[in-house]
Amino acid sequence: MVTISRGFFGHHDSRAVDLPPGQHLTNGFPVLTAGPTQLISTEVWSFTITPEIGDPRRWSWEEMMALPSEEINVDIHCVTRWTKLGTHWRGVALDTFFEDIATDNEYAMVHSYGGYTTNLPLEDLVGGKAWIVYEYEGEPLQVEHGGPARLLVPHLYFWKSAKWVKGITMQRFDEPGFWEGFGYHNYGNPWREERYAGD
Ligand SMILES: Nc1nc2c(c(=O)[nH]1)N[C@H]1C(S)=C(S)[C@@H](COP(=O)(O)O)O[C@H]1N2
Ligand SMILES: [Mo]
Repeated sequence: MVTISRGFFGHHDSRAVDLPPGQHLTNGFPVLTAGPTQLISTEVWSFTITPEIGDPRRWSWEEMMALPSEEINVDIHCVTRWTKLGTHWRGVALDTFFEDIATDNEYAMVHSYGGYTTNLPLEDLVGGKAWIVYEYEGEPLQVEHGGPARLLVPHLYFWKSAKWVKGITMQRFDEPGFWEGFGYHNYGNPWREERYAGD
């Protein structure tokens, strides 16, 4: 077990942990939800990408399961200052979904069952940086953590990883999502400590 950030050494130590500024390690997996947990069965669940112009494209659970999946091993960083290292997920890269979408909209709004939203640029969803995940540590994703499926965008603070993900609407112009509208940073890069608007 290693709990020393490389900041203490001032140089990279291979035994030290890559911890973004202002974060501490947790071994647990805290649950953070604004509002009630959403109970969505896989029969009901679907995922829709809606371009600003053109037809929406929808995937049922079975259709998503037929897509190529990947094992994802990443660190996750919550704006409330916990970081969890080496989490394992299985899911489908957003690149795979976006192969079917023709859009020149640069911004995305992610929508969840229950009404949660979060905004990010399209370029942060593609290029092997984001997934729709449905397994955590080899088990079906627990409902508290967004099961049956959530977005995983580990290079940004974890509030961008929408639980119970339902769809993405493409936009020509950026707009704040739920937490972004309450003063969280619009982008949320943990390495630059972009926690709140103005950071
Ligand atoms: N639908 C939905 N997704 C959400 C949230 C939420 O309240 N609703 N909270 C966000 C926040 S602030 C964090 S830190 C993570 C927490 O995920 P966890 O509960 O699996 O740790 O989910 C994010 N995704
Ligand atoms: Mo959070």
